[in-house]
Amino acid sequence: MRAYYFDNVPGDQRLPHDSQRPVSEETLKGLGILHWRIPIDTPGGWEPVIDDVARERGYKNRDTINVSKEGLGDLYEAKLKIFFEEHMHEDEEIRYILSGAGFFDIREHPSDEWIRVNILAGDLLVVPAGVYHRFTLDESNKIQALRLFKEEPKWTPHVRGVETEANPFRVEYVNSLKSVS
Ligand code: KMT
Ligand code: NI
Repeated sequence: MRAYYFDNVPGDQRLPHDSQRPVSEETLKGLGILHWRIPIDTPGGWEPVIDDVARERGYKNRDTINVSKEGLGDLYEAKLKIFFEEHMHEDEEIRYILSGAGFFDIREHPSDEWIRVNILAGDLLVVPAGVYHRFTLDESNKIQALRLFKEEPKWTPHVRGVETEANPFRVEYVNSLKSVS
């Protein structure tokens, strides 16, 4: 995982768009973004480690998503468009990358700058409820990820707008940032 400010230069979303301004794990943590590095080739396997994190954080269920032309078929273009539209969820978005790579863009609050998080196989990323974000594949055009969730997945994307500003999950997130600073 590597994080940096997005350069805001128009062009292909799958390119790195690296402004050369790095973002530390501390900064990400301050925004509530959690990250663990669990190499796929961990001795004993990655799965027991994921099981531990899942137990600790109450993630009871999981499935895998294959974001690629082969994996999504006719839905490929439409899904990619939805993933890249700035949105929030009313629950955490938890992804453990099994193969491939991609970018999660996280909206920093209150600067409103995009932080680009480059995730690779072995990265476990938790994006809290209420965080504005978007996702894109990189130029390799494929990523396979484990999606973890507590009960029923609440993956409905709420596209950023006047309504999301008043969404209780957004309000709670913004307040949580105020209380730590
Ligand atoms: C999402 O909800 O944005 C995704 O599942 C993206 C692909 S998983 C890295
Ligand atoms: Ni999302």
